[in-house]
Amino acid sequence: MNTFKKEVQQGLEANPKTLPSKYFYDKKGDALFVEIMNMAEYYLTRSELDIFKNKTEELIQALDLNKGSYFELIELGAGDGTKTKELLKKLVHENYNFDYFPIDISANALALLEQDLKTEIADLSVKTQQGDYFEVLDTLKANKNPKIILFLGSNIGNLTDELATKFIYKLGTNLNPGDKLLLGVDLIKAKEIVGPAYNDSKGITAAFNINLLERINKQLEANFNLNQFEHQPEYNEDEGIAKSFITSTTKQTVEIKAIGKSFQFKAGEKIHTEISRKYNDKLIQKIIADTDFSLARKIMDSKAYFADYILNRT
Ligand code: AVI
Repeated sequence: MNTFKKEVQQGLEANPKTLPSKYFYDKKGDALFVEIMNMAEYYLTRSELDIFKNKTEELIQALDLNKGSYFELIELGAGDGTKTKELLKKLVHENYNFDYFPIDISANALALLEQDLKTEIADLSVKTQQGDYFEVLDTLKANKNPKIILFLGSNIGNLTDELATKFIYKLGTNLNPGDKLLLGVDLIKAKEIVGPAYNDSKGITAAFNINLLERINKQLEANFNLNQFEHQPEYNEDEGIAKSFITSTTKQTVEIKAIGKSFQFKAGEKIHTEISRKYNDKLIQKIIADTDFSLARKIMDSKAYFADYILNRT
């Protein structure tokens, strides 16, 4: 059975029901996420761009980069590279000696990024790496060149704290002492700011969440009636986790042919689809406590909404 089918079945048979957020990102989901990043309410992307634009020198210092010695700058899930370009431009213009390795699962995203970088930063050496992060890192670890890993956008926040620790620990096994991880995370803040980022006025986030059911309809021959499910986000500042749910607005039965089963929904029953963890120093310290990283620096945007933490591989 393919993994998608297996995970959908497991999630819908669980109580309470869940579906993994990693399945948001099909072609339509990717396009909706680009729209999300451009929304007025979604402050995360703008805040991290503010750091990369206006605190570039601080980033370079905190990463302990110097012009005389070669390093590899490796980005996990590079996307369109908007934020990273700010750093790359400065490094190239100031003659730092490095190669840029963007890693992405999507060959198409990498091809577009490479083309764009060729025109925008002609002198940059780009070595695109298509594939799973850890498979690529495993091949890169064969050389002992100093490495800087970029993991931006609060992508770590879509993992539970326990899985975040495992992820960072595993990154460490692919690095050497002295290598660095630049971890971009959203910070815990008031619900008036976080809430709208996950419940925008145009309904883009709602479409992004509900698209998961549309994907199941298409790929697993299901009959979710998309008008009978609603996007329902939740956030409370004490916990610091934005959660997305899909709520069934009525009592209904959904058939998923590829699984060969039907699933019952009560009126008001929720499917938990995503967590977006927000952080503070204490949480970051706790998450890295059982990894081979120590906290070196924290660089924030002008509103202190977002932080890029620099972690040293010990
Ligand atoms: C990709 N990830 C960091 C986004 C987030 O903020 O958790 C995904 C997202 N979900 C709803 N809006 C954006």
